[in-house]
Amino acid sequence: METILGVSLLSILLLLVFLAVIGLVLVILIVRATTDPNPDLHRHENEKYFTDPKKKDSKILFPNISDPPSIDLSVIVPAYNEEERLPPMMDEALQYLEERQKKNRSFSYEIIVVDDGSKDNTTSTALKYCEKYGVDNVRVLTLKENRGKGGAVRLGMFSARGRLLLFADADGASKFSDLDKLEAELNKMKTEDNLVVVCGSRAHLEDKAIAERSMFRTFLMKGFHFLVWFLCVRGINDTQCGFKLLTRPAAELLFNNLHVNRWAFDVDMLYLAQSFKITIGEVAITWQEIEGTKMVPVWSWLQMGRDLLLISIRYSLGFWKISSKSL
Ligand SMILES: Nc1nc2c(ncn2[C@@H]2O[C@H](COP(=O)(O)OP(=O)(O)O)[C@@H](O)[C@H]2O)c(=O)[nH]1
Ligand SMILES: *[C@@H]1O[C@H](CO)[C@@H](O)[C@H](O)[C@H]1NC(C)=O
Ligand SMILES: *[C@@H]1O[C@H](CO)[C@@H](O)[C@H](O)[C@H]1NC(C)=O
Ligand SMILES: *[C@@H]1O[C@H](CO)[C@@H](O)[C@H](O)[C@H]1NC(C)=O
Ligand SMILES: *[C@@H]1O[C@H](CO)[C@@H](O)[C@H](O)[C@H]1NC(C)=O
Ligand SMILES: [Mg+2]
Repeated sequence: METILGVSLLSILLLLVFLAVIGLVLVILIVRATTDPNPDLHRHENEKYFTDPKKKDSKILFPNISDPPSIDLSVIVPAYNEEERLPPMMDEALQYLEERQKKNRSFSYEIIVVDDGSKDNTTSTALKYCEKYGVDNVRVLTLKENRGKGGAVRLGMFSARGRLLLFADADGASKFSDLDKLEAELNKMKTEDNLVVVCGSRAHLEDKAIAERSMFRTFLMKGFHFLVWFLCVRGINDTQCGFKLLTRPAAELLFNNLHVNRWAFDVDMLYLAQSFKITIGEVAITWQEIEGTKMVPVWSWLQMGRDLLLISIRYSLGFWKISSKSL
């Protein structure tokens, strides 16, 4: 028998297998111990209400996603320290929405700005729009503590009245009128159960992005795409675009089950959508990178990589349950 330093190859092999098994068990135990079955579903008392800036000390209860829809469209805008970038985005969105309403009197909409525990004046910036356009059209949900983009979008969704629900980044990177494209796709894909998600996509801009960005960022981007494909979601070119349109039943089902509060929540959402066999569309949209990103280089990427790994492990081992009942 072959030997290395007097030890047989077989015993080295056995030792390696043994170590691998121990390692795997350890990882599973750690993941299990750190799994919160229902992270942060709880709302602080103040997070259940919005105010009408025209009325002094008003406190109005948000509706919730299990109620039937009472308007056509809800736009959810997660905003963390966005007092600078929010106004141009709101101006563009409101111009589109008001225009549309002028053309069609029966079209009704709302924008819900979710201030995710900002340290700046995001809430008061947003409340100015609320004052100008009225609480039927603009509402502000102020979270007590920072939850992350996923957590903010989720609470916004839970507080919305729309038949259709869109979430859009506060920096106005997407052209708001591209909503028409998403809506057209959604109507085209409409199913009997009315469970549809349509994602905006920047995949057609990838070559341009590669040309403009550093090699390192391109490498990270490719690595991220590979991890998403390998671990979680296949068949969607751009999972991360901050411009997605959902039907109300799809939003209720997906956000009731969502677990990830940070950047990787899109992947969690699409993973769930695929496991529910929800119809998913993808439409190319206009996108302009806006300065002042909240992504922390490298750190946010590491967080996302870890979250992708956890999504895949936790769902496949059943630490996170997927339930078709609403909570
Ligand atoms: N709720 C919440 N939103 C965030 C947080 N960080 C960023 N955002 C929002 O996520 C959206 C996209 O952020 P941005 O920094 O432009 O990311 P990028 O476009 O991927 O570079 C914006 O609406 C931000 O306000 C956060 O910690 N919490
Ligand atoms: C939803 O709203 C109704 C009343 O509007 C309330 O009774 C119910 O408790 C709310 N559910 C959740 C999950 O907030
Ligand atoms: C006007 O808006 C309503 C509600 O969104 C919609 O059902 C209707 O088809 C619209 N009409 C036209 C002419 O676009
Ligand atoms: C927020 O705005 C108020 C006035 O509207 C100002 O006094 C305060 O310094 C601002 N806070 C921050 C953090 O910018
Ligand atoms: C996604 O990528 C595939 C293959 O590159 C391409 O055929 C398809 O048109 C893309 N879809 C979108 C919406 O960009
Ligand atoms: Mg951005």
